[in-house]
Amino acid sequence: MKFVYNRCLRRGLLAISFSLILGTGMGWAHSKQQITVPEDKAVLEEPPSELRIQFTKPIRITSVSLTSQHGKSFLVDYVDSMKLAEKLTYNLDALPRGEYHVKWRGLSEDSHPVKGNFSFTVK
Ligand SMILES: [Cu+2]
Repeated sequence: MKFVYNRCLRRGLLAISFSLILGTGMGWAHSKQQITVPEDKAVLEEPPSELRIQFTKPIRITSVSLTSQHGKSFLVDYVDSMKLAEKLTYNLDALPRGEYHVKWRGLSEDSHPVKGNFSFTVK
């Protein structure tokens, strides 16, 4: 009885460690933001002329938003999520002074949801 119990326990532990390994491995396969323009936490003397996000791997972007600290939206874009893209670029009209937050969502190539954000300040 004790033997059977131990074997089950061991099998359970094996299953858990396997799923941990798989889980970590899949995490690595997901795309992340690699380069952003402006850089995260940048403090700019002048408003940026464009917004750029470059990803570590191709991604299907589903939405991108740019909002001020007061919650005002400057850009909310729902992109063609069927297309795989490695970067996104938007031209911006001059933004007033303030703090801005960019949020994006998308699907990795394996169709798992991914998201990211960054912020910057216009002095
Ligand atoms: Cu995944």
